[in-house]
Amino acid sequence: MSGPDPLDPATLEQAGTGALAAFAAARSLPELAVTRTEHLGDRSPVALARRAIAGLPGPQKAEAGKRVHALAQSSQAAYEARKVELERQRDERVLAEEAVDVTVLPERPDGARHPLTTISERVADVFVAMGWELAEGPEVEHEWFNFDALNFGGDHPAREMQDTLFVEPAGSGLVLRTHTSPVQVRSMLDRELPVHVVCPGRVYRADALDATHSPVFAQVEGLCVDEGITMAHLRGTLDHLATAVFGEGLRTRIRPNYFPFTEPSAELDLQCFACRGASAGSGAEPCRVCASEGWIEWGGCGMVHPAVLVACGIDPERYSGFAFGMGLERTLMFRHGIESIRDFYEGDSRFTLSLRSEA
Ligand code: FA5
Repeated sequence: MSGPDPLDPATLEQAGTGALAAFAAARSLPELAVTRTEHLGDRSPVALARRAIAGLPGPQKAEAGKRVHALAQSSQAAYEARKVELERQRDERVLAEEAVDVTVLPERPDGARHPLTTISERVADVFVAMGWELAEGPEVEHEWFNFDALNFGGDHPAREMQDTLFVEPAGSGLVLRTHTSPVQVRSMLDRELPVHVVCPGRVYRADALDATHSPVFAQVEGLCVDEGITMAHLRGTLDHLATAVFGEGLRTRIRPNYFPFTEPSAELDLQCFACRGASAGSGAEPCRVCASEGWIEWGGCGMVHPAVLVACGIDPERYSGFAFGMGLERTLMFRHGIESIRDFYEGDSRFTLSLRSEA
């Protein structure tokens, strides 16, 4: 047999020095693992030396065993120490690389208040600034407030005018309010005269969803009851609201209409904010917003019907009042050229954000 004696002290010392240098030079845990196989594995000088001890005569075994054991121990210790050091370096690096800075702001805000909330507050502010009060009523309303007190007769065809969602069980007398007008009744019953209230709120109708109709939508109601109130007060108030919402110079127009709870009743039109009425003339540029009518339909209004005043315990000989109600989605659609009412109810934050500063 030939080759170096694995138990030769010089060979063992060289193996020890080589192992220590190799462990110290390992730059990563995988590299250290390779080095370990080389210097402490089954075919390493230490392993070969251990196997060679078996072939030594008895008296030499102890001496050689001590040397090989010392070599194995120092190599193992060097390996362990380097492993601890490389693990520490790896943990530090991972912590730094995977750190999350929770204070970093997102690139764009991910939401905004809903435009219907903002427009409701804006309209309410216009009236609160004139000394009016904000009024509220329930969305699940009793038919008496939604219809009867508003002069809709029991079998009056006007009840069919507003496709109602009735609340079960049948005969409960409860409906999802079809308009904000029941708040007129609640306000007159709850308050001392004179009454000046504004009421934005959600209403429900069995209308199919299309570009301009939704089964859930928002209205704002206004009611003023005092001595000597005339339609002139109504016109002035509506013009003021139109200016506050759409800007200076836009006129309103009223056309005869029918509501059971107002007499006279009127349809409320707003001068087209896009063409300002100019498209209505012959030979003028056509306007897509108002179909060249010059006006757009905004809501309903009128003088409070004496029967409604009586239902609320108010003397119609002494007091009179006006009321109006308009759709808030429609208000925003006019104002921003929004083509589908669905945009208000789809919850797309891009839509909400696009109207953030405007509503
Ligand atoms: C009413 O609801 C009356 N209560 C308004 C009123 C109040 C008249 C006070 C007189 C005095 P009308 O059904 O026309 O009226 O609805 C008013 C507005 O609500 C409409 O002009 C429209 O802007 C809006 N609107 C009606 N139905 C829908 C719907 N399905 N989706 C969205 N907006 C609607």
